[in-house]
Amino acid sequence: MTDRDKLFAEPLAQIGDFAFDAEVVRVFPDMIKRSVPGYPTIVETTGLIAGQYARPDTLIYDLGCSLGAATQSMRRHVRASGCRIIAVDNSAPMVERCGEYLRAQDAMVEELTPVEVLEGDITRFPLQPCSVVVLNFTLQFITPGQRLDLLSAIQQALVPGGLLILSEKLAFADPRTQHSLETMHYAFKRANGYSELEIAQKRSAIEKVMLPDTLETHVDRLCQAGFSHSHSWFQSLNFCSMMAHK
Ligand code: GEK
Repeated sequence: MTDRDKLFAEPLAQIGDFAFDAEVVRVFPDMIKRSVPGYPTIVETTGLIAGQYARPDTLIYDLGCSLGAATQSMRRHVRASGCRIIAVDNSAPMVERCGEYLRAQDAMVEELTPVEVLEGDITRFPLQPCSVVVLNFTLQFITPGQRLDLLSAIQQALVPGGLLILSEKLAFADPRTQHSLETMHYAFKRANGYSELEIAQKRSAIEKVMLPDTLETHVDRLCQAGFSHSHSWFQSLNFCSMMAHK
């Protein structure tokens, strides 16, 4: 059990930019489950997809791993021999707690895919040959001007037949679609126990650091980065997951 997210429950005199600090780490599993529609399905299916695409003796990257939910799922599904997972995040408290969770998983289950958790900035992280890369709700936190370079570096590191699994909150070009799905997302949050105040304060905190793109922008950018084909495999309200093939 982790703590319940009450970070924005009381009125705040000043709302600073959202950061993945120790306070957020403490409540993160509860926060992401109550905020991202479809998150448990995306995490579980990411493991399944990785199991299908992982090639023997290659690396698998989980970039912006937070507490390693996608990594844990991949460890349950990947059976290719000689695979190793590298989980990377630039938040020191996330990396520390992620390591604890993965050690707990090791203590409970035998013969899981080996994993290493590293603190690092994924925009400057040298990637080795890999068969699967996961960006699970991470690209949206990368400065828009750096997104293409990151995707190009991933495309180049992937071995033939390799796959990027990219999950993101979406924006929509049509204002009616934007309004309709955003309204439903707030309804989802209210149904999960967040108050109007919590929803409004979290929105102010995150709007400058998390910048969603449209699905069309993602598909165009993945094409520019050199991926041969990309498509979505899941959407719940304004949250989506895509597969991009080398
Ligand atoms: C999950 N994937 O539960 N370099 C490394 N990490 C970064 C960077 C960067 N430049 N920028 C942001 N992060 C996870 C959820 S959360 C999504 C991912 C969310 C990290 C940041 O520290 C945070 O841990 C993560 O990306 C985004 O499957 O909270 O909505």
